[in-house]
Amino acid sequence: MRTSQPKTIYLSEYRVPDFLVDHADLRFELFEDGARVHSSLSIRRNPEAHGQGSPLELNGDSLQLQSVHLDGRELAKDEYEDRSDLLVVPSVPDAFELRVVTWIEPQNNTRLEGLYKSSGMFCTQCEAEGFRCITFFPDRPDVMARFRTRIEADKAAYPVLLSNGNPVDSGELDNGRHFVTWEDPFPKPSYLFALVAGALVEKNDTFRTMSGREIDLRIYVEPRNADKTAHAMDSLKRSMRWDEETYGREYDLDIFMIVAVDDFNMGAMENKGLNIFNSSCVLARPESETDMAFQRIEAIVAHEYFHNWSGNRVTCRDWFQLSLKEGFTVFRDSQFSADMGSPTVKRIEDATLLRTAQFAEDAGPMAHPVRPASYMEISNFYTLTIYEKGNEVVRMIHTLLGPELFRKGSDLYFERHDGQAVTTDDFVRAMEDASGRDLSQFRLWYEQAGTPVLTVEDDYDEASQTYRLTVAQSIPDTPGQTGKKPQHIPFALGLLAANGTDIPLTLAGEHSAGVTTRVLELTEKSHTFEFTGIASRPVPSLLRNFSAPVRVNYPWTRDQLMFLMSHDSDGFNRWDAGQRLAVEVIRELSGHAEAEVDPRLVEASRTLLNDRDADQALVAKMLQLPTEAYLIELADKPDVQIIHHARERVVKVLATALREELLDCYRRQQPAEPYQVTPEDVASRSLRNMALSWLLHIGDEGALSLALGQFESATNMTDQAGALRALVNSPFEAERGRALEAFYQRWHQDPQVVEQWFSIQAASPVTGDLPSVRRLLEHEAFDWKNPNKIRSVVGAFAGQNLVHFHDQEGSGYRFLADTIRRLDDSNPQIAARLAAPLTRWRKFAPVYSEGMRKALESVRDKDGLSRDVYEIVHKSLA
Ligand code: 0A1
Ligand code: ZN
Repeated sequence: MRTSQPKTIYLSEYRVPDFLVDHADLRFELFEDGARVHSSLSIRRNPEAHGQGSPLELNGDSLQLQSVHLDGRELAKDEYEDRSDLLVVPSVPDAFELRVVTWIEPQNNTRLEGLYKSSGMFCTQCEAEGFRCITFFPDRPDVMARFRTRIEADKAAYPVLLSNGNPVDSGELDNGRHFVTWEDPFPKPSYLFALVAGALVEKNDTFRTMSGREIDLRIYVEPRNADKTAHAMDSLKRSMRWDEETYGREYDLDIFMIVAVDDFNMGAMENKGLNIFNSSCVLARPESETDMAFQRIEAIVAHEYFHNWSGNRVTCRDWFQLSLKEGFTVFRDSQFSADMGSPTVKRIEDATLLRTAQFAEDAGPMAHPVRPASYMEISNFYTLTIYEKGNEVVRMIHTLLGPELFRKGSDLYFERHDGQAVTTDDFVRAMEDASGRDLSQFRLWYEQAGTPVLTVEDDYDEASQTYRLTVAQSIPDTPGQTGKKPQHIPFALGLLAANGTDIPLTLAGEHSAGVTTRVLELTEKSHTFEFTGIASRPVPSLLRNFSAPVRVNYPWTRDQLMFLMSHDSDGFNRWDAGQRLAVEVIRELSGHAEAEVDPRLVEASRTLLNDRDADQALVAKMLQLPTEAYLIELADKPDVQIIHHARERVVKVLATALREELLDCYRRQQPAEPYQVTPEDVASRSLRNMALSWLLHIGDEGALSLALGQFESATNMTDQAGALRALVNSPFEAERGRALEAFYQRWHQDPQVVEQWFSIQAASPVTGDLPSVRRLLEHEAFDWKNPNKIRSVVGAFAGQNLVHFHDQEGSGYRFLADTIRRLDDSNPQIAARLAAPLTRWRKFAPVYSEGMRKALESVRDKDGLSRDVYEIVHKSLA
């Protein structure tokens, strides 16, 4: 906690470490009032370092130092310096053993970084800089050590003692205590260290690897969750097989463990051999978790597993390279999810997240490149830009190289850098070396922030049967970056003939190859492409399958959008055409109470609802209107209230006009038992619940009884929560209250379901007014120490309930600011993340931006602001 300005860390100041650690021998004595950590490190000077003779400096945070021994001799107090964040030993030999004993208090650790307690168990979170909260260490990813960890604890309270690698010893101790020793043969950075101690039950399975080794798979959970592990276990086995088949990557230890914990700042963590998960990202059964949770769990289990190679075997040299592991691993998990389900739907979901939230980040005060050049607090850089834009950057390399050369590149990368801590540049070089392609201009994607804008113009010449397409790119200024260079952009396109078929694409001077989707490579500020042999004016289908993370401007008419919606062979662009049409229709209503909803949107929706032959998963996506957040992102100085009401009107008009079709859709979409998470069944449930929610939105009495019936008799949470959400957002006050009460009574013992219950209410325009949200914070099930509860109420209110959060009196902003100030002392990571909605204040119309700015200033003026919140607030107000 501080009052002075935190230091900025620059990539340009990177230096190799002065000291390396070969072995870390740790012994943890765990007690109820604290833990004693004995650390014995084999350290030597780094032959590649410049500062020979420099003092030894080890990072620390909130540690009570008890003793320091160097090569067996206890150091006197004047032989070292215990600064609050650094242990300095000025005079050390070239190679030595350093023994340090520290005392820490996991039971009082509310920041959830380092070693802490969650529901009575001990667990750790060390990425990015949590290991220094456990013991003094060169806590940077380019220092890789072999770890041996002995854990000692009371046997009755903590029968299960886990760490990375393989168990090599165990036994009984005095006073009812016991110990287990773990050894990890793979050198790793400290951020991948993990320890767990608790009364957990173990769910087992095995996996036979491609070389025939049998891996012991274990999921550890609290006994009450023993029936929620099957889906994660299946997902894990599918991930292991997929990584062998798709990337040739085999698992390397004999055991792979997953532990579920309730209190966790993020989703999950890829610690070597011992992944730790937020309960909400691993535990599921159909009765209590939704389809969305099932899909999220499969993706996150895969993500953490894939890190074993992209992150652990090959890790990051420094935290500026974070996207090296995160962008690549998100790319791998999104390929996996596409293979397990519907590739088009997955692409739509990824693009929606990117275009709604990452584009907003990239246009705001925290905009940063995929490889940032500086930071104050690294926890603030686990962003959509690092993860999702980083994924898109890797995807573009895949598109440019094609699948075979990309695989050659990834093989080379893993082989060349196994056991090393490397940079994004090393990744790109491996791709270049394996493919023979020059990606030097492509590297700008890692260096320049901001979302490129493509402006497309065309003209058709009937006489010569040529179609000319001009594509200009520009990249907006972002904090600290102006006058950007053009980037290398793979731009996939197709042209549709009047009958709706794809036209073979031949560029002037080429022989026809009959290809109907081409990936054009944009490298200049502007390009003109001339297509020959085009018999009539085509309709362009641009950026097919979202081939690059860019905005595209082209003046499609509404009729052309309707045409693309029904004819484009590219599923993504069929969906995108529908989104563009809906955005235009909603925009047209904004602020014009008397304007009519364009009947073409109603007819397009009717066609979709009636189209039983179409891929229902795509239909379900196409029927979803753009969210308020996306509409706001697209707008200049948006007025949130106006956007909200315009969108609401469109929903009402659609629901009223399509009542019969919606009822029919509801009756028709009945997935068979047993519950399965196939794309077909997910689409079915999604269409059904959408129909229900639209009908309840207009207060349809017939739909009310359907909703009540579904709520009562649902055998899965997707349908039960779907009915509850529809009731909550309906005008039926008495039924809404009864359903909320009944739901809580049924599920109050399951924290994950209670979180859904909180967020349905906090995100609702009907039940999520500020006084009601404040009441949720007083509820017996709310807990300020649990990040999931905070996210489910405060996060849902500020992130999804835009009409109440952006109340024009500013009460929503003041509420969020007060919450951030309160959390800043106990959990700065969560406090900083909650601040995101306020940071975009400059974007909004003045009635909003003034209040948002004032709220940010009230956070800025708090005494002793954490480094996390300091960075976000100061950069946003700068
Ligand atoms: N590396 C993990 C996510 C993670 C990141 C940061 C954390 O603390 C600041 C914790 C977890 C992943 O990508 O899944
Ligand atoms: Zn990750």
